[in-house]
Amino acid sequence: MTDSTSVLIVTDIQNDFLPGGALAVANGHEIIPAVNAVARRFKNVIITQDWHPAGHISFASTHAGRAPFEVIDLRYGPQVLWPDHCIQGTSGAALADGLDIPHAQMIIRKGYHAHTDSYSAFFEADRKTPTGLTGYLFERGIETVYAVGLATDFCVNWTALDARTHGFETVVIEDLCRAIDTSNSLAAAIAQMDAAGVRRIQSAAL
Ligand code: VGL
Ligand code: ZN
Repeated sequence: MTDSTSVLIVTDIQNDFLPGGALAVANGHEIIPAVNAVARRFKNVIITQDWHPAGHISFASTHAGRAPFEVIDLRYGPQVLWPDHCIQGTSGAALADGLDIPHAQMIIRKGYHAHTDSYSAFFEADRKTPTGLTGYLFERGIETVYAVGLATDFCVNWTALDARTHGFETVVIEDLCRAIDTSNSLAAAIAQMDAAGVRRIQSAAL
């Protein structure tokens, strides 16, 4: 953790994903103090920020007759439709006020292409368009990725799976995540992570 070959990825702890936000994750605020504390134990911390243009393809409002949490087929596969959230430059897209990680080294924004969603910090939802994070981590000599944040079953899950794909040892700190859990998505995410060799731990075990 404190070693230079590990990184903590703090995923999408933004106002819109907190209670009262546009796409609130139940109890999302609860993790913030413990995320701050754990982050202090890492030399290398990266923060991700969901960062959509207005009219983004993942918004239900972009598709006539569709409601949030419905699933549609897009050119790159199934897409859950969301309420409008994390629109670039809005207060909903801002990192949570309580997030206190001054030594974070990079903030990686994702989901900025109007026609492609991006849950993962590594690849957009087409699974082909890279964000650049892989190269950054390789050049920094990172071997182990720890992931925390929101939401367990979407952005944390996809980031963890892609980290495994790139050969990183990958650890999700479960009690420092909260889930959206729509249509059984949390159980599905846990099964995917287990199958991919993502380790799931509690912060007490760090
Ligand atoms: C997320 C849904 C839509 C996440 C982002 O951060 O998990 N979920 N956009
Ligand atoms: Zn989003």
